[in-house]
Order: sequence, then C-alpha cells, then structure tokens
Amino acid sequence: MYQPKPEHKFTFGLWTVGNIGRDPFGEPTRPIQTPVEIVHLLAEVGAWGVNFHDNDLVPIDATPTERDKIVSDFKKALADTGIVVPMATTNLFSDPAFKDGAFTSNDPKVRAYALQKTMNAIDLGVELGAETYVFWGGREGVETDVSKNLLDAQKWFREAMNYLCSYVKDQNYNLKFALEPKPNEPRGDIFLPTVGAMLGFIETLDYSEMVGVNPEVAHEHMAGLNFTHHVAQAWDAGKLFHIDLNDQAFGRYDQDFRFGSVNIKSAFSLVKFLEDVGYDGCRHFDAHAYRTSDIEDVKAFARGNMRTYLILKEKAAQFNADSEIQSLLSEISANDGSMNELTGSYSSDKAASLKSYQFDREALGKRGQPYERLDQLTVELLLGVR
Ligand code: GLT
Ligand code: MN
Ligand code: MN
Repeated sequence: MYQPKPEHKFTFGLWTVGNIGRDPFGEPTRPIQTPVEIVHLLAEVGAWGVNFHDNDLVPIDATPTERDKIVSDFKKALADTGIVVPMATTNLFSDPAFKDGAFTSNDPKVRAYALQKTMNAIDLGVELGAETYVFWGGREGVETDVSKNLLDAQKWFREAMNYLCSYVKDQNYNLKFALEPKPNEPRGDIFLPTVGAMLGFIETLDYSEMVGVNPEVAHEHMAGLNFTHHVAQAWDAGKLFHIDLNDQAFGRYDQDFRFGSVNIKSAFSLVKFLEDVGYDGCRHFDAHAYRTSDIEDVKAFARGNMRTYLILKEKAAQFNADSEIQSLLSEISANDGSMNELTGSYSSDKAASLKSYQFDREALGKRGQPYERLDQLTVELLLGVR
C-alpha cells in the first residue's frame, strides 16, 4: 500500500534530494551526489520524474565538451532507470551577476544575459523531454524601493516573458511556462509575491495561453495565506500548470520541509482539492531533508513525501465516502432549489421578482451551521480513529 506509481506523477528536482545541507550559518553536512547518482536514488525510492535547473546538471562554467559528456551520461541514467524529465528551469539566482535580479535587473546587460541563459536552458530542457518550464524569480525584487522603478521592473519582466514565449513558438517547442511566486527570500521583497498577483500579471502577456502558475505550499504559507485557496483560484482560471509540494510553518524562513510534515490539515485540504478536481499534472516535491539527515535518511525523506500524499489521497476518498460527513455537507448547503429562478444568470424579470421577494432575515440569521461537528469528524478521520 501507498506505493508510488508512474500515474501519480511524483517528481523531485535534482536540487531537492541532492541538497547538501548548507544553510546561511553552516557548511554542507552531506556529500555532493552527481546527477546520475540522484537519478538512481529517485528510481530506488519509486519516483516518476526528475526536474532540474540548467546548472544543477551542467555547471555554469562547463566547456561544450564537458556539457556533452554530462548530458549523455544523464540521458543514459534516464534510459537505464525509466525516470522522465517533465519540467526544467533556469538558475537565475546563484551567480553574482544576478544579485539585482535577472529579467528585472537595473542593468540591461544582465537582463540580456538572463534571456540568453534561459534560451539555452530551454533548449537543454526540451532536449531531455521537458514540457513545462518553470520561472521562479528569486532575485527579481529589491531590498529598498528607491532602488528600482517598479513600473520599469514590471515592463522588463513582461518583455522577457513575451520574448521567451516567442522564442518557444519560433522553435516549435511543445512547452508551456509556469511562473512561481514567492513573497520574499532571498530578496527583501520579490515582485509578484503571490499566486493571485501572478495570475493578474499573466493576463497582460502577449501569449497568456502559454503561461500558467507553479504555486508552492511554503511560499503562500510564508505570506500567512491559505495555499489551497490560491490553488483553487489558479485551477478555476485554467492556470494550474505545475505544483510544488512541501511544508512550512507560518511566518518562518523558507523551510522547504517534507510534504505534510508541519500542517496535516492544510495538506489534506490540498490533496483533497487536487484529487477531487482531477488535477493530472506533476506532483513535484520541492523540499529537502533536514540538515541532520545522511543519504539513507534523504531516501526516507523522499519516500515520506510520496507516502504522505498517497495516505492523504486515501483519506480524501474516505471523507467523500463517509455517510455522516456527506449528510452534514448536504445539510450545510441547504439547497431546496427555491432560489433557482431568482438567481443565476441575470434577467430583468428575475431582478424584479428578487427585489419584491420577502426574506425572513431573522430566520436566516438563526440557522446554525454544524461546522464544529464536521471539523471534528475530519480531525478524527485524519487521526485514524474513524
Ligand atoms: C529554489 C526555490 C524553489 C524553486 C526552484 C526553482 S529553486 O529551491 O526555493 O521554490 O521552485 O527555481
Ligand atoms: Mn519551488
Ligand atoms: Mn521554497
């Protein structure tokens, strides 16, 4: 039971299980694993796919010969294990050139270099099979608002997205973009900090149909927001192109903990939402093991993400099949159909009837909702006593 299967589309970035345990205060605690080793580790734990930044695979200073050797070794590891590459992305944040951002750097040479680096990274991702391309603008922001014209920054970011969409079309690549918001860290403030902000921005792009979002649990939680609500808005807009699963205590630094390790209830509501609507994209775990883990414990971390997802998926099915829960839900919705002819799509007749309808306002206010009972049943279901 709870065995990952290809149809679950569980993926990990090279940077996730490959994380070496460095933090701003301490040196690495784990050895570097090569991309080939990471692919074998992912196959061993039962993952379906691997994602990467250009420089997770090919170091930024590799020669063309080194690049070709690395890529061919990686392709062999993929062929040997059956691991696929559904998503790729660009590292536009580690190199000092990007210290003031990439597409929104004040320096036009940096902005042009970011476009060049991204086109090359798109070529690499597509060569390895990626159909989704993620943009996480970790350095696209400021520490001080007087340092940047905020309207210029929006314009530059828009121009970059339009340029890169046109490049993808020009190459006839089958690739869509997924923009990943984050409120802060590593910049003091990052532009377009939430899923809602990103969805608004996408509508201003030339080829908005090619561009969706890649929401990450931890990023909305850092901002103190309800992640599932943002995912629902993205889904409703037809823009949930990818998702980064992990966990995070509210109000803390960027923790990237194992999925479901902090807030089981919000993880449950998320999995239930994704499964109920039939999301069939990647379930990408953008998390890393605690700094105290050795490689064996990293494998336990990787398995734990997938196992928790599958347990919560089972809990969601149990919730949907629970007759007591379902009868409370129908009591809550209280739909006797009597309002159907007054609401829904507008007509002037409807509006006239609705304006003259006599509501019993006091009775409406007196009607209780059994949310305490419903929530306790949910908690008991999650705790395994139901
Ligand atoms: C980085 C970041 C993530 C992004 C990755 C893609 S890299 O680890 O914290 O949220 O998804 O660039
Ligand atoms: Mn992420
Ligand atoms: Mn993160």
